[in-house]
Amino acid sequence: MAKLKEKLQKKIENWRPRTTRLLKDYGTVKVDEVTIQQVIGGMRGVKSLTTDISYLDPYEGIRFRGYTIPECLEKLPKVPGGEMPYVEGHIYLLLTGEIPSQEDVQEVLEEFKGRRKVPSYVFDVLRALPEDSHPMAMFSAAVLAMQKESVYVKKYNEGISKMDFWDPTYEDAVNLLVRLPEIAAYIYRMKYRNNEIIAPDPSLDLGGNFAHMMGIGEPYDDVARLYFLLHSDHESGNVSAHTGHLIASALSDMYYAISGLINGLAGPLHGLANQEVLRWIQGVMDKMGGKTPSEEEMKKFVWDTLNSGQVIPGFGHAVLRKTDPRYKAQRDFCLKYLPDDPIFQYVDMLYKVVPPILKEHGKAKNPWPNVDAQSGVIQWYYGVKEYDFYTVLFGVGRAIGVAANIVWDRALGYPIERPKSLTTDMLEEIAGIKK
Ligand code: AMX
Repeated sequence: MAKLKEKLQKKIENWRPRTTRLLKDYGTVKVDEVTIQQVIGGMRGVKSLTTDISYLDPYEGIRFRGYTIPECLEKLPKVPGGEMPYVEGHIYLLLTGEIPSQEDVQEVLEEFKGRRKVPSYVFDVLRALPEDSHPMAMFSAAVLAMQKESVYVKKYNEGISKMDFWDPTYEDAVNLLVRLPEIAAYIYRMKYRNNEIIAPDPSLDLGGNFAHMMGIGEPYDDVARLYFLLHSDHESGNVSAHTGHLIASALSDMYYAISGLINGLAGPLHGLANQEVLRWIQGVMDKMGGKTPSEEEMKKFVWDTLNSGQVIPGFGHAVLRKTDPRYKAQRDFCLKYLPDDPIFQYVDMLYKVVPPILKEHGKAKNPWPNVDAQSGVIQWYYGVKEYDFYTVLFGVGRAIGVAANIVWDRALGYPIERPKSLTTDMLEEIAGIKK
């Protein structure tokens, strides 16, 4: 058994009694109360999920397995010659809760490399789709096409014990995760680079290989590593993570679950916001004839967008109540590598201008920028200007966290999800409006 899987097995065996005890001895202890506002309002804030992969504090931001983003960037083993950690090391952290050593990461690299080959029929599927399909539809279809590869389904049909479900789920997780960067790069090159596909380089790590297949030189390899890490998880309740978890709760396999999460991520209020930010900025640039607007002019664009009933993409959040540390990490990268870039200048100005306007506007509970406000700028700078593609990058990252969650869902035997719904009549009765 590979060392990572062996470590995971031990962690799972030690963890199981905690979940069993909570359920058996404390199962009726109240965690939360639910208001009508929450029932109608998208279950906002209802404490009704559990995950140990990450936790989102409204003021501090995300912690992956207890580590903040700066801590992850500092502690995880780095790729020689680069500044960013191995994506493989981050996968190890999310799965096991431990920061791997350089040696651990080298073992994982070797294990993962043997699994990277994407079946050729996946490319046939991509080619069979209409040329103007959205890259997210392509990405989701490619993942779904691989469903027949599921080791879990095979083992399930052979009748393995529930206690062992996590094992083939882990196999599916790793097999799928290590193939996603090649699928993403293939979609990009096929759709936007004249079909000139670059073959993978088996000697490279996941991030380095992605940059290579995209045809973009250094430091884009570090950009890829940073992106995949930052977007990997944001606890369980957001649309993409929750969709993945929900699908898997029916014991659907990893391929169904990850394809589903991609579909949820493709909404403009969620992952697609990063493409919307660039689209919005381009609109401003076009109106300005390419020149950088003054602060007053920028304020007018922001108000015009709000007054026309649209949201300002890249700002606001359902949980966060301060600037997203994922935004901050990308901003730090921009300040170091592209401080004079005109689009960064726009984004920088928006950082100053938008929060006070959203406060004055009085609707958004969080006026501060989220991860998507900064993501597109870096991609644009390194030549990835086709912003329809940006959410695919988010998806490669998000799949890492969701896959880790699903492995643990199976390990801890989480059941099928089934919240209860009520009719409007019933809510009116509860409210005392109607007897
Ligand atoms: N611009 C304008 N209005 C905004 C706003 C923004 N950026 N953010 C929130 N609002 C509005 C909401 O539309 C809502 O208006 P309504 O009462 O007329 O329906 C009101 O403020 C209250 O919303 P909220 O409780 O603050 O936010 P939410 O939890 O309902 O939604 C989010 C959160 C992210 C969907 C929302 O802030 C938004 O639409 N932001 C812009 C899109 C975006 O950046 N999405 C990416 C989020 C990160 C991610 O998932 N990738």
